[in-house]
Amino acid sequence: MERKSTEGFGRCFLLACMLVFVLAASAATDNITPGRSIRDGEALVSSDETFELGFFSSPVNSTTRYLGIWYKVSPETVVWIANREAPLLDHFGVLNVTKEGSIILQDKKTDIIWSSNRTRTAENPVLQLLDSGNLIVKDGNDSGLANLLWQSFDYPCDTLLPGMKLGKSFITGTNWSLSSWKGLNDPAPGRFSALIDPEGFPQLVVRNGSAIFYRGGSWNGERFTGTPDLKQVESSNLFKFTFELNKNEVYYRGEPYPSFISRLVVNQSGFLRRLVRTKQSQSWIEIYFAPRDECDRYAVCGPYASCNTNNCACLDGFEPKYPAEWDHSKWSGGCVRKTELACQNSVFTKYNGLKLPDTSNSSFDASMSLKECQEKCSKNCSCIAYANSDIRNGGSGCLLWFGDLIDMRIYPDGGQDLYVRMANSTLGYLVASKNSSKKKRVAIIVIAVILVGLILGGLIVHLRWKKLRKQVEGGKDDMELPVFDLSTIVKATDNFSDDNKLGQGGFGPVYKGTLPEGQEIAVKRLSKSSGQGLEEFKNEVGLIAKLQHRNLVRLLGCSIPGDEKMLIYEYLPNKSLDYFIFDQTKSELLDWRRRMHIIDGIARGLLYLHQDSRLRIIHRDLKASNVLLDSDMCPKISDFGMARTIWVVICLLSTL
Ligand SMILES: *[C@@H]1O[C@H](CO)[C@@H](O)[C@H](O)[C@H]1NC(C)=O
Ligand SMILES: *[C@@H]1O[C@H](CO)[C@@H](O)[C@H](O)[C@H]1NC(C)=O
Ligand SMILES: *[C@@H]1O[C@H](CO)[C@@H](O)[C@H](O)[C@H]1NC(C)=O
Ligand SMILES: *[C@@H]1O[C@H](CO)[C@@H](O)[C@H](O)[C@H]1NC(C)=O
Ligand SMILES: *[C@@H]1O[C@H](CO)[C@@H](O)[C@H](O)[C@H]1NC(C)=O
Ligand SMILES: *[C@@H]1O[C@H](CO)[C@@H](O)[C@H](O)[C@H]1NC(C)=O
Ligand SMILES: *[C@@H]1O[C@H](CO)[C@@H](O)[C@H](O)[C@H]1NC(C)=O
Ligand SMILES: *[C@@H]1O[C@H](CO)[C@@H](O)[C@H](O)[C@H]1NC(C)=O
Ligand SMILES: *[C@@H]1O[C@H](CO)[C@@H](O)[C@H](O)[C@H]1NC(C)=O
Ligand SMILES: CC(=O)N[C@H]1CO[C@H](CO)[C@@H](O)[C@@H]1O
Repeated sequence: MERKSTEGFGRCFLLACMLVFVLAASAATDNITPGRSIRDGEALVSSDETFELGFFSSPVNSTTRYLGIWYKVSPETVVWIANREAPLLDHFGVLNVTKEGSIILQDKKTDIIWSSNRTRTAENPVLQLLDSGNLIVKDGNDSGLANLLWQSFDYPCDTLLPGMKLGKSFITGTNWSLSSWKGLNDPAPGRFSALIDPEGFPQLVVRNGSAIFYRGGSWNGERFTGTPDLKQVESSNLFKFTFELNKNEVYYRGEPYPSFISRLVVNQSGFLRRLVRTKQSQSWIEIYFAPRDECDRYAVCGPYASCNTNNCACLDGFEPKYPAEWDHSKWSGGCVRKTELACQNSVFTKYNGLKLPDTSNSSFDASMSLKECQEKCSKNCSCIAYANSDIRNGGSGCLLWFGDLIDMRIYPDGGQDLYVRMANSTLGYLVASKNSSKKKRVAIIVIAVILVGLILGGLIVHLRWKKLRKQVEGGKDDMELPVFDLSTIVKATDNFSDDNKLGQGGFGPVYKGTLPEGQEIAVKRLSKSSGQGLEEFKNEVGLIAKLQHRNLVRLLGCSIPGDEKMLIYEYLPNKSLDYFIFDQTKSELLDWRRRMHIIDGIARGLLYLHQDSRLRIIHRDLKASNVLLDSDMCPKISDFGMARTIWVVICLLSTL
């Protein structure tokens, strides 16, 4: 009897608690005015329920309390903290907004633990948590930010949210920079900070204390020069970001995108990480981080050298300053000129595919052309190099380097051109070699042969380009990829005859075909159930077509008749790897030398997809049947980029 009544009481108590909880939850508000306060245990919730402001402890030390903002769907992801350096040591913290418009955080003894500054006194202050995650104090009850007195976006912690600026105001001197947590439990500012350094030509850097740890580099109109894989994918206008440089301020800012939540964080090891998720998904996906590799370590190769796949090499015309050290992979001494510069007798040599060097001692002029830039640089003897400051529309603007060229690396795809001042002695060498030994004559012949080869090569490339252009213009869209007529495909595959069927892939049947010009093709007919929209398909195809590597199957074009979708690939005569290795007699055709060659090729292809390509694609379905063999038994990976999740990641890559 007694027991039952306690149980009943317990149940009632529980119900009452739940009711209180529900009431409290439904009463959640996004703002308070003077006289009302937020106590430990209470919260402000932004109107669309994306963000929440309240008190929290680090998971391992419940004695310290902080006032912070986190995602409602991911409470462990704190994006902003008021009292980073001054934790409350009890659970009696109170947040008020004063009549004058300051925010104050008090502990049990009503000592002020933290407060916000304001520029002027408010008449009718309101503290509000916006849907962007910005905590603001505004004056009056009108909407808009016209009466903004204070905003948390001006005091970033370790997280940059869309809409927040990373940079500097030249008027107020405010630095909008990120600083890492000191430790897993300690949100106080740590060693690492991420900022836009406005010295010279502004650039993105991560500092370790006062030293540069990683340099994302200068903005080239599309992206930071050291982040080519974040090149905004032209065909997707999903993500937008801004870089603004004017006399009042310089900043980088990501714009919000409705379907995703996205954040840029600098973590305790100094890594910049871009993470995204949807409100429904269970976890965050890391779509980008930097520094990526040894070559991203600031100035790893010293001056006048560039880093490529964890190795340093002097620029042409330069040699190691300390050859003995250099041979032992001690690169920090860098390189020096083989021939000293004589200012009056110098030329500019073009280097391409580079991450542009440190611009902290650079000057720039956005209105100049490359030619004017060269003229300006050649007139000033301390000018060492020049480049376009903006690569859009074929390049514009002028960037000049005064001082050593430091922290370059080579990008196989997406690097930039740099013109370096060199002694004018190459011509002299050729002239001098005229009347010398046979050896040098041989050298000249070799050079001549190479030149002829280059010219011929250039001609061939030019012709192929023209042909491709023609095909593109034949297509009805502004896609870069040729769109084939259905009639062409039907003719080529003999109306998809069974005789021409090569196999059944994961995404539909594959047919062999021959174009009127004699080129052999493989046509993949995507099953209708793939459920992808037309725009998505076109975007995806456009992207995949940009991936070109000798160990990847080339996509030649596509065809979109009615609601069907087809992909046209180059045809590879030797079928796929499984055809050989799983057949006793055929497997004997593959000796170990060939097998090594194939393994090597697959690894190269994968490395390109994973690391060196502009898009960074994870294959997720690599198997022998997806490795095709060309007439020389050279392996080519197929079916990459077809998983639909990949497309999302590709789009997201363009957010930083
Ligand atoms: C928790 O934080 C308090 C205050 O900073 C500190 O004195 C205490 O040692 C910490 N406890 C642990 C387990 O880290
Ligand atoms: C903050 O709010 C609490 C509760 O509303 C109140 O007791 C306290 O006096 C306020 N403090 C200030 C400085 O306004
Ligand atoms: C603003 O607030 C004042 C009093 O606090 C009120 O009299 C006025 O009507 C409000 N204005 C609007 C547009 O709500
Ligand atoms: C901004 O940063 C620069 C250099 O990092 C520093 O000298 C300056 O004092 C900072 N300004 C403010 C207002 O914090
Ligand atoms: C950061 O700087 C400190 C002190 O200069 C150094 O000990 C530490 O190794 C540096 N960290 C990294 C990741 O470079
Ligand atoms: C920081 O981020 C990098 C890249 O994601 C990761 O490898 C590293 O473990 C992270 N460091 C910490 C302390 O979480
Ligand atoms: C380079 O040197 C050659 C011969 O010494 C001279 O004819 C030429 O004008 C020089 N070029 C420049 C740009 O100084
Ligand atoms: C820029 O110039 C300063 C002063 O001459 C020098 O200390 C610094 O190393 C230079 N930075 C670069 C990247 O060349
Ligand atoms: C060359 O450029 C430097 C740096 O901008 C400048 O200080 C110097 O006055 C210039 N020299 C000449 C001759 O224009
Ligand atoms: C610019 C300014 O007024 N800074 C003040 C902001 O508030 C802190 C205390 O919370 C002061 O120490 C700063 O001087």
